[in-house]
Amino acid sequence: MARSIGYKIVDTVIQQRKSVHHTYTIGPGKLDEVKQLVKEKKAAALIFANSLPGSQVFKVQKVLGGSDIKVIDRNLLILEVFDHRAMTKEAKLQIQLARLRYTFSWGKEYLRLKGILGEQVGWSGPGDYPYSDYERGARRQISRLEKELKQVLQKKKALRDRRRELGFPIVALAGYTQSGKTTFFNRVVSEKKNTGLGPFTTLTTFARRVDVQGPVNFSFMLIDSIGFIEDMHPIIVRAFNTTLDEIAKSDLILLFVDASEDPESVFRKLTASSYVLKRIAPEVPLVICLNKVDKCSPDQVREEKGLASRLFSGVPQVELSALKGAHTEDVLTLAYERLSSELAPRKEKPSRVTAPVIVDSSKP
Ligand SMILES: Nc1nc2c(ncn2[C@@H]2O[C@H](COP(=O)(O)OP(=O)(O)OP(=O)(O)O)[C@@H](O)[C@H]2O)c(=O)[nH]1
Ligand SMILES: [Mg+2]
Repeated sequence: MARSIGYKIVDTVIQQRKSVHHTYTIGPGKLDEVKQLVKEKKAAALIFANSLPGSQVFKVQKVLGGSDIKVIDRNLLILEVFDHRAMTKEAKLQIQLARLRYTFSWGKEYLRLKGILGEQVGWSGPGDYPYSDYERGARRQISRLEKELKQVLQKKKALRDRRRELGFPIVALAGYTQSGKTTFFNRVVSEKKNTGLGPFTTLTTFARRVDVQGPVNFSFMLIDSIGFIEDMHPIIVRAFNTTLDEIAKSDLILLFVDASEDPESVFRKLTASSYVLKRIAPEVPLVICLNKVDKCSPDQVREEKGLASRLFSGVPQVELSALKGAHTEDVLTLAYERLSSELAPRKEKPSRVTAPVIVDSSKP
């Protein structure tokens, strides 16, 4: 993730501990080792792969030499990645808000530790403000951003309501980041949205109408959205709640997974997806889309299908290559079948589709 936004990784250190060290997360001996490495490699930043409370970040920083080195944790790295990717006002506001909320408690810690540890606590946080000023300022900024974001989201909600009024079923693309959702979206709706820039290439939802013509014609709204990752901090998730809500309110979810990865990664990423979906959209029917099969052997596909069945028992699966365009019609056929059976009580169930062909797509 760090590499995808321009960091050059000079070394990686792993420590296995029974529990997190209360002061530094890693043990003091390990931290000494890290300190040596930082010196040797002239590292400018230390990134923790896990989440750290602000107090630990400051203490680690002090051991490493104060403000000369940047110490960040997993969540601040994710927010940095988001910053790089944010193209829309909505995403920019969501990120600013998440960062402020996340570092709010850090500011408090910073001021407390500055008293205890002295000036060497290096974080360009609340500066010299006394705590009450810092708190007031941060709260004011948070509420200003919340207001601005609310206005942006209201416009988006109006669009969403209009889509609902038009009566098209809504199909959402979901899944781990970089599984190929946008590649599929672009192919199906003839768009040119960014793909493959690295984790979180897509941050904002986009919706387009898809018209499928085959033995039976049907149309639906296809929504591309933010990808999932494990252990996302609740504050960051909260900032993207409205985005995730679009997935939650859909009629069908196409759950993408990169089947070309090793089974362990596939399992881990499907588990992360399952965790998010159970929380945000437990009732929405699913189709599992095993993507990137152009890079897989038949045995690999079989194995990944088995893994997916273990985690999502009874959920229909389809294999495809969004990049090469192989089996994308199968995805649409299955989507149609799932929608027909799900929407059957509300609408008359149309006859089975065999091979739909995309003929047109247009903006709603
Ligand atoms: N070989 C192969 N590569 C694919 C396929 N589908 C997508 N990719 C590549 O996978 C990378 C990620 O694709 P995206 O479409 O950006 O993935 P995404 O799920 O939208 O990612 P986020 O927006 O980060 O959540 C890109 O480099 C794509 O070219 C596929 O079927 N086969
Ligand atoms: Mg995307």
